[in-house]
Amino acid sequence: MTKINKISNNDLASKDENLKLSSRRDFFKKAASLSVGAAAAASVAPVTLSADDKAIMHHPKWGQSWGDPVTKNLYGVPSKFEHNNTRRYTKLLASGNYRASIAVTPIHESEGIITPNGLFFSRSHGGTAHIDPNEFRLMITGLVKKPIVLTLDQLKRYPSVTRTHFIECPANGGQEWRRPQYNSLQFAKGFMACAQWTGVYIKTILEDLGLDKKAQWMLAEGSDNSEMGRSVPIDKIMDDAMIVWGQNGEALRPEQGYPARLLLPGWEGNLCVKWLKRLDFAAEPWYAKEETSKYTALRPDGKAIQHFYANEVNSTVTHPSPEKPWDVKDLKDGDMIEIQGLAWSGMGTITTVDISLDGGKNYVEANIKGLVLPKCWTRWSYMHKYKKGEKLLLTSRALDDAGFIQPTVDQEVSVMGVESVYHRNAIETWEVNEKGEVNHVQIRS
Ligand SMILES: Nc1nc2c(c(=O)[nH]1)N[C@H]1C(S)=C(S)[C@@H](COP(=O)(O)O)O[C@H]1N2
Ligand SMILES: [Mo]
Repeated sequence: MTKINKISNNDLASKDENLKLSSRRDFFKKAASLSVGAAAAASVAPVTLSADDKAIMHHPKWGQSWGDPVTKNLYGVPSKFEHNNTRRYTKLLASGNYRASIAVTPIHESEGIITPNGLFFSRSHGGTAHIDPNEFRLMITGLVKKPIVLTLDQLKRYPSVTRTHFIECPANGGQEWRRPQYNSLQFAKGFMACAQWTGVYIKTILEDLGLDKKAQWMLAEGSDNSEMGRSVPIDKIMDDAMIVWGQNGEALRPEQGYPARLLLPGWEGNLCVKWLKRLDFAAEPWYAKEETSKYTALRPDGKAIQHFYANEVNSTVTHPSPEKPWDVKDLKDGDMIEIQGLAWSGMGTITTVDISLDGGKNYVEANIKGLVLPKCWTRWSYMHKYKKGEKLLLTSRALDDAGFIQPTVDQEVSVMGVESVYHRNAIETWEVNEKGEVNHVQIRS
């Protein structure tokens, strides 16, 4: 027998203003009270367009007078109508004063595969540090032939590369196992974002400094209040580890570790140490606090998985989603409607995304949209023929070129149990009801 368990917002969500989830419906309500007036806002989602429709038949107000001077916004901001498209924070993983905290990316509003810098999820264990770039120093020490301390300018003198990769906290998706659970895409899967990063491969720096053969591990240490420290195996360092200072065409944001952070493409976010101050090379790992007390996964047999690195193949349906229901008033029998989502793998490149309309009993192949890059968000799409009154159980399932496929919830629980929140990549299901509303459910046998 298949069981469909509802995942619902608990008390926490209803008490906290910030947790009111952004949905298009919410958006139109709020937009109507803005200065442009109810008529223009309501016209965006009409049932049918008629010849006396004011929005198309009248010269709009904004065209009847001068627009703003270019001097108004020297650093551009989104349209005021997009005010609901923000990161959101949660008491989960937060200290009372929100210095140690997380703010999650509104992936239900994401377009394409790049997250704008202002929406990039932000997780810090000791608050956002603000570093004066003139005082930034990076010490590279331990088993290297030429230990060095670099200023930011000196670091940037190494030949740079630009690469597009996601960063995902390993706790992404883990909320299904620990309270609070959220009926939300942003809170269920928004512990991640994807950007175009510019920086230098660490192997390029090591060509210059000379690595001692005994070096098997690298410690990366942050200069922030949490002094985040993680040990990274040398193979990853010599493969694609980077120190990055550029994020989507500008300097890293303070929340992402300005002026420089470690980027380990595809590996768990916690390893990507921000506000970097030291790289130390040694023969053994350090067993720092974040790799012993945290970021290990307790299994049902009482043993914990340590040295857990790559984020496994994963996917999600972004359109529709709990925050992005279907406006079924505007849909007729036989209308085509696009189901869209993201797929990603920390182990390689996405090869296939399958979509199921019946909770995983039957799958068909979705189309991959746009750029397909390794260790990067991949956008997929499926054109669905809508049927009035239909109820769906929408599930996506991704495969990568390392040969992995997402497990079912049952398969995942049999190996991982329900104790650990880390590295959960089971398929996820949205129940779409006849009103077009979307609820997060979990399919168990
Ligand atoms: N120095 C330092 N680096 C850090 C952290 C931190 O608190 N301090 N948080 C880590 C965690 S747990 C994650 S998931 C990622 C989040 O990166 P982001 O804030 O750019 O999204 O940064 C990691 N690097
Ligand atoms: Mo994290």
